[in-house]
Amino acid sequence: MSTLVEYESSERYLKSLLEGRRSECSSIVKDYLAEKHSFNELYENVLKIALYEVGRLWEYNKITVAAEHLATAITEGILNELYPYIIPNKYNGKKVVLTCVDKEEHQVGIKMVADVFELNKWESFLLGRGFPTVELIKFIDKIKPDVLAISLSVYFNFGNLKRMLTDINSIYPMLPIIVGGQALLHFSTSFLDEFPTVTYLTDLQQLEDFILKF
Ligand code: B12
Repeated sequence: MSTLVEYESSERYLKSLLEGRRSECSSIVKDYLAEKHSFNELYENVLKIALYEVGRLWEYNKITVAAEHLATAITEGILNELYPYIIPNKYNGKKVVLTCVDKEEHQVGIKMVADVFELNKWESFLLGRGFPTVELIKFIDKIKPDVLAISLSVYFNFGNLKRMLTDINSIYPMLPIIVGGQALLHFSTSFLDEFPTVTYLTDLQQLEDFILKF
């Protein structure tokens, strides 16, 4: 549940984002964290909310494509800026490979997911936007992760997700896979019944619970 502080921070962040003011965005984020909010709270209640609103404004032609691109670039820059505060002193020996579904271009969400793993001392191998599954399989073979995380944002890539799960599952039937992303909100998750090693997680809090129980 978002508090008033979170609502105000998200509004101020959105305003600065739309004006393209990178340093102001950076200050808002640092002030928010200085108020003892967690990274999960920052990501869910400030950055995600602002970017969803950017998407809505873009959908209704209220902002330009340039403004939308700038907003994403600033937010990705801020995630990179925060990385030194996220990286653990020592990893716990567990590894996660993170990627978007093949043909998926939205990578901010999966970057946040990688950070939550790092905050829990897992070593993360973030591949970002999607690419052919055959290349992903080669990478899994090399890294031998404990978990594979996949993100899906646009509904038309849903078929690619199912194909990826089928292909990966046929080679690594025991590999735990987590899937998430806003496109999955539009589908019944009953398709997961045929993939017993796949878990659907809706947000970073569910992810944190998954990691703590793993
Ligand atoms: C930025 C953006 C882009 C950028 C992405 C750049 C980048 N570097 O990522 C670009 C310009 C490439 C882009 C392209 C397109 N986009 Co776009 N985009 C957005 C926008 C504005 C923000 C995305 C974002 O970063 N959100 C913030 C993150 C933090 O949210 P999130 O991804 O949902 O992640 C959270 C959770 O879902 C979860 N999560 C995510 N993945 C995972 C994985 C696991 C394992 C777990 C546990 C959790 C988890 O964790 C995060 C924190 O809670 C959204 C608006 C929106 N609603 O998000 C539209 C949006 C996603 N885009 C949309 C569309 C339509 C497109 C295009 C088709 C436009 C076009 N005609 O070309 C293309 C598709 C390209 C492709 N093949 O993927 C639609 C999708 C509609 C739909 N129902 O599918 C949206 C919703 C905009 C809208 N309102 O219409 N886009």
